[in-house]
Amino acid sequence: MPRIDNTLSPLVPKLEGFHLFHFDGAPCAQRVRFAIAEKGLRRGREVKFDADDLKSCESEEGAWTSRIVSLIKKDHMSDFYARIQPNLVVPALVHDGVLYTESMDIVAYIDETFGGEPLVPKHNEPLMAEVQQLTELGKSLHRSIRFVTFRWGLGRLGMLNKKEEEQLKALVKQGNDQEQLVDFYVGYDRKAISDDVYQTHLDALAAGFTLLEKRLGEGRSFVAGNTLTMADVIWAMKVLRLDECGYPFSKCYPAVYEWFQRIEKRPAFQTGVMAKNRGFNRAFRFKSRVENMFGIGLEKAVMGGLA
Ligand SMILES: N[C@@H](CCC(=O)N[C@@H](CS)C(=O)NCC(=O)O)C(=O)O
Repeated sequence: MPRIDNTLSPLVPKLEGFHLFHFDGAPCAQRVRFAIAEKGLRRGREVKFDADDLKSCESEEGAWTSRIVSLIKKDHMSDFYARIQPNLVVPALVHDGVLYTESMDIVAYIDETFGGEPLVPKHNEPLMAEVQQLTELGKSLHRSIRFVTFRWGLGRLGMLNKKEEEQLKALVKQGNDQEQLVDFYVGYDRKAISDDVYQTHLDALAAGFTLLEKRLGEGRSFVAGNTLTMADVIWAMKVLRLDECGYPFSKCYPAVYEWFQRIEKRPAFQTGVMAKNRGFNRAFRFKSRVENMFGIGLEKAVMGGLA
């Protein structure tokens, strides 16, 4: 379990109920929000991520408290947040004063805590083995999503200024840079992402989607079997992000596309993932549609190569 017992943050022990430190557009946080919504807990009050007054530390009945850590304003690289999540990433969950990190571990924790239809089907060993394998593959492609998103669309927006870069380096010295943020941002800030690196990540993702396409093409309703599992949770957020960037799913991976459309229709996806993500989603889609129309977008990179 992802339980962190030795948190440096004085805020964590004060929090009652569920408090999620997250960002609406971040796939790793979307995974957790999707799982929580599948379990029937709704999004409750929005409080500042560092609010520590008595009222902000409580949670409403049947709801989780939302603490947005803006990846745009670089809240995740603040001293305050570094004490909660030393890897400087979202999400982090606090449940009754106990801190949990790592999105997929949090999904498993939520599944265990709430019961109901299992996202982690421990009782079914063969299915569980498939779920684990697909989930691990999904995790291993996490950096590919970051590279492709940044190279595709964030341009200068994704860069850190000098002060932010120094702050990141200083914070990482205290932690372990498990997510390789320094490497990523320093490389990105200096020369963006080369064609070779971009192509390597596109190829890795294509191999993953080819596998998913085969599995779904064999008649499964979901990626592991015939029920929604945490493997669907992690893969759906990859498809959502890449779909926003204009990835040609309907042309290249029709079964994946059809599966994702079914996932998107789930009430928990709409409330948990999309409710406050629509502005961001529409802006990304608009940009990618125009680019694809002019043949300069991700569709061309995927289907026609980078040359
Ligand atoms: N292994 C972590 C990865 C978390 C992660 O990388 N989160 C991204 C958002 S999806 C983040 O906070 N990135 C910060 C950045 O790129 O500056 C998990 O699954 O929770």
